[in-house]
Amino acid sequence: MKQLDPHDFLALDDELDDAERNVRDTVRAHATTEFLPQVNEWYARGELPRDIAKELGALGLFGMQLTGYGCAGASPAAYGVVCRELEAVDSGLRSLVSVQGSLAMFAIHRWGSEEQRQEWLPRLATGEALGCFGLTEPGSGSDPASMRTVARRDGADWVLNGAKTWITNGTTADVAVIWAATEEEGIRGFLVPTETAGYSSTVITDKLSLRASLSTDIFLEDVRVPSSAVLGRAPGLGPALSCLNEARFGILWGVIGAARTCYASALDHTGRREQFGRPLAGFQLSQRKLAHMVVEITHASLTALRLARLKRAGTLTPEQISLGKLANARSAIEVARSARTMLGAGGLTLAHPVMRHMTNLEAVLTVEGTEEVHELVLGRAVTGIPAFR
Ligand code: TGC
Ligand code: FAD
Repeated sequence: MKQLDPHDFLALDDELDDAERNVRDTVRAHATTEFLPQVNEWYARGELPRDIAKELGALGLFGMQLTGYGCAGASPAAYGVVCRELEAVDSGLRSLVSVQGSLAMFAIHRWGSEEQRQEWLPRLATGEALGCFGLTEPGSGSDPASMRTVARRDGADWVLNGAKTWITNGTTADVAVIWAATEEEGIRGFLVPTETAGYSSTVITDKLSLRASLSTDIFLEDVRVPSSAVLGRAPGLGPALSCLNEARFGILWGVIGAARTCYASALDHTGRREQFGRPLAGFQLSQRKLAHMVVEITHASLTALRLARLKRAGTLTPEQISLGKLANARSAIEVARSARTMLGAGGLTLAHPVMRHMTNLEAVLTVEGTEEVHELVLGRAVTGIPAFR
């Protein structure tokens, strides 16, 4: 009988092309040998060392779907498998790549001037510089249109005032993409070098999820930037939301990696651990859980692959991305929760990766649009009736 791969039951990776498989193998090997041995330490300390960015940059993983300026011009599926293999180790690694590449770099590449691109993209691509993306505010999370951060013209300059919260890497970034409301032109993006007077940031230290990632508050007090700091093309919320599409696409791939690790851990443990005189994996109730995990991971992988091919064809819509982010993040956390039960008490510790992934996935459910936001996006798409407000 044909031997099926328990970690890729429908052999979906056979659908990848050679370049996509190569990057998968490179990143999987690097993440497993270099990052995995350290991840519990980072998680316990609540940090991700700054040098990791240079390693990821050297592998060409930042802004890898972008072209020019030192970016790899890779396919959507190549980016997807990178997110998957990094998040198989920890969501914090995938988050770094998402924020740097899909949010900060994409914003500059898609909406910036040639001068802005030349100034920032090559350094961001190598990881020499770090970027962050400031959209969320204390009073404005799911509803960014209600933001209170303002930018007002003062001669040839703009002056920004306000606060952002939950911003990944706000304390370590060299440049912050800050979204602010203007009187004349609605919401605009600004490139703010973090050394600018009036910019300050502090780490949110009591976070119980995604600990191998820095979440920060940013304060903007009379931050003065020249008019060349405006992300030039197209005002309004649309440009900010267009960046989220890119990051959501990475997440819907990434969570498959976290789910796969949880499932693999449960499969391995229940194959070895005996109770009532036989391996836990031999009980029907265990097998039902494992079968459910295989189904969820396979469905998530099919969704991700299809969305990657639509993206490559240039026809992928934000609503289709919402479906993927909603479905795959939800599947991944279900897998993680089920895997946790199969490990018994040990599953509550860092001896197994599962609880770490499970708590990470709580953040992943919330970031880049909560479950409810994506349900409302889908609801609007199928009914034609917006129900956000
Ligand atoms: P709405 O009226 O629907 O749209 C305003 C304008 O934006 C356009 N638009 C989009 N454009 C591109 N991509 C999308 N996904 C878009 N969605 C909408 C729209 O066409 C319109 O354009 P125009 O020209 O007509 O003005 O806006 P709304 O205010 O009703 O809000 C819709 C809603 C709720 C879906 C949106 O606000 C939303 O997505 N909210 C969730 C916020 C969010 O996801 N924040 C994420 C912050 S970044 C982050 O979490 C990083 S986590 C790091 C990590 O990955 O680990
Ligand atoms: P809220 O919007 O207050 O939502 C709370 C609850 O109410 C949710 O369940 C939500 O679904 C529900 N809800 C809201 N509106 C509705 C509605 N209309 N109908 C029904 N239910 C509703 N942001 C950035 O800008 N940059 C970053 O780099 C960044 N990184 C992050 C990293 C981490 C680890 C975390 C946790 C968050 C990060 N965020 C970042 C912020 C993130 O995008 C927001 O947390 C998210 O958009 C939700 O906003 P909120 O937390 O204010 O929740």
